[in-house]
Amino acid sequence: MSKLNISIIGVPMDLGQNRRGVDMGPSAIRYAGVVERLQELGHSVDDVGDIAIGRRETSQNTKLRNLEEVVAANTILANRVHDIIGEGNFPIVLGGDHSIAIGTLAGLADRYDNLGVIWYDAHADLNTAETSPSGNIHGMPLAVSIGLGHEALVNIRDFAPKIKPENVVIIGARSVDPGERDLIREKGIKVFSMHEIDKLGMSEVMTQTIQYFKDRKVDGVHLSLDLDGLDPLYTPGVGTPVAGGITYRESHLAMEMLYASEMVTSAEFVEVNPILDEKNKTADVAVGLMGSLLGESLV
Ligand code: 6HN
Ligand code: MN
Ligand code: MN
Ligand code: MN
Repeated sequence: MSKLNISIIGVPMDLGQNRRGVDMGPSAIRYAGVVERLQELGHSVDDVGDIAIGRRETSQNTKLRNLEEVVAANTILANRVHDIIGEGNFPIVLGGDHSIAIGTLAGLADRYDNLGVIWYDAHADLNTAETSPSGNIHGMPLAVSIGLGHEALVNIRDFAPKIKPENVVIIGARSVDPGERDLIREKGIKVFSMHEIDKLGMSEVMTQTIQYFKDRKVDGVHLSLDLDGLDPLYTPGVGTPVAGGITYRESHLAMEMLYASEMVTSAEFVEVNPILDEKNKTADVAVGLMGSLLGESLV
């Protein structure tokens, strides 16, 4: 892959869930040396700074917490991401909770005819206000992006849906709610759960993922990587850890294979919460994975 012009954009969002501290994720990832790491790989890197996030709402809509502020921030993010692609740059979005994928995908989608998405996560993030057990919007961004959910979320940048369900591959799932399971079946969404990762191995899972996108003739692939996709042994600084996850080495292998595929056109790394972390371990892992995704080799 040729050298890239990378634009890093921070989204200090914590309104998509209940635990404070994930708004400090972009700072923690910068502190872990993201800019320097990507520059060492030969890329040109522009850190464009952070999106402004509003305050926690006092009127509690318990089915869609902080809806207005989540919509406002994601609208700004979507426009920024749209511009970054227009400039020919490779966007890397730093979260923040996973609700920010709504804005990232809203900004990306109309830059492609047939965008593919990898959802690397312990969760499916396919809830709606009706199926959500928590009312937390970070459990909803994939549903929103395929056109399901509150209209204010679904219609950011005034078009919907953003992506096709058959262009999504979920990797690492092990905590899926009943309504999400129904949706996966109904829409035929491709899922490599921990069961398939254990059974096939990560190498085969990634080979099949890459082939899946080739078969669908995608013209770009967005990687949405939730650090809770990894086992909490490696990434303890996340708000919703689930045991039995993807290992550190499996995750690096996945990133290395994506780099070799030359398919990935944008990425986001979300749910890093330094307050819950152990000495910035989770942010360090995030930066390491970005390195492997963008060309770092072991020898
Ligand atoms: N994440 N499925 C649960 C919910 O509340 O909807 C957990 C969601 C976690 C979301 O980690 O991005
Ligand atoms: Mn446009
Ligand atoms: Mn998750
Ligand atoms: Mn997630």
